[in-house]
Amino acid sequence: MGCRVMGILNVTPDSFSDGGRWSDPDRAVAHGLALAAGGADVVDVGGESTRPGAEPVGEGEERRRVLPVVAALAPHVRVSVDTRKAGVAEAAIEAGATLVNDVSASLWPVAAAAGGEVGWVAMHMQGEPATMQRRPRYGDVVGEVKSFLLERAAAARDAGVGEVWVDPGIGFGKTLEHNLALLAHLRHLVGSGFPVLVGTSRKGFLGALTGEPATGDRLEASLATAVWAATQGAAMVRVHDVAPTVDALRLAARSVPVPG
Ligand code: PMM
Repeated sequence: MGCRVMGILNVTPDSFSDGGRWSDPDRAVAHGLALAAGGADVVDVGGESTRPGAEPVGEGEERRRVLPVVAALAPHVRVSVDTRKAGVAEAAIEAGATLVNDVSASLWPVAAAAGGEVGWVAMHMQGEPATMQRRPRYGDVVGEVKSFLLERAAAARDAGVGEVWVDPGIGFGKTLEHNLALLAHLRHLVGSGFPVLVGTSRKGFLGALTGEPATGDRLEASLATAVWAATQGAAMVRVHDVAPTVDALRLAARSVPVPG
């Protein structure tokens, strides 16, 4: 199986690259269907921005943003819910989501309670979105991220979650050097046995490397890092630009032996 593609659907007014574009539910659903048509294996619906410095949203508002979109998309494509709140995850599962994408790496009991059908993604974050980029610090970023993720993933597996993913959380409490070290040593995480999800799409560190302005779509750098992650054995990449990523991954799979 080649590297899968998770398409990003932020139903928020303030996400860093697409905030506000899909906050109307009908437009959000249409965009989700377009992501599926473009080749997304999963559409990841999120109602709370976790960009650096973002303000938290209340549970009622997050449900109001996410649930109609999940319900409308779920008959057509696999839907994951990007949330840190147990109540939102539970309601999204009721509405048809079958994967909980959890940047807090704490919601595995929700996936476990839903039975074998629902998977869970554990993502690593140092600190909280509001302050995480102030002074990220690690002794050994690759080792620390890996041991954190493996501990959470093992807890989820022991609790009965049948499908457990791990994600190094690029940009979540990490400097440019931390992000690059995690990508360079992705194989350490791939070797852990849990499928690895990687999200680099349009992130700030790409702009810092290429000199792209903050508002640019950073497409080339996003594609390059998605292909890199796939060649290192990532089982899924989380991206905004689904169709170009699917093309790039296909091309790479034919020219480079992509593991998995
Ligand atoms: N990045 C963002 C949000 N959710 N979830 C996972 N599993 N991995 C990520 O890297 C990740 C995520 C922030 O990006 P966005 O604001 O464009 O959604």
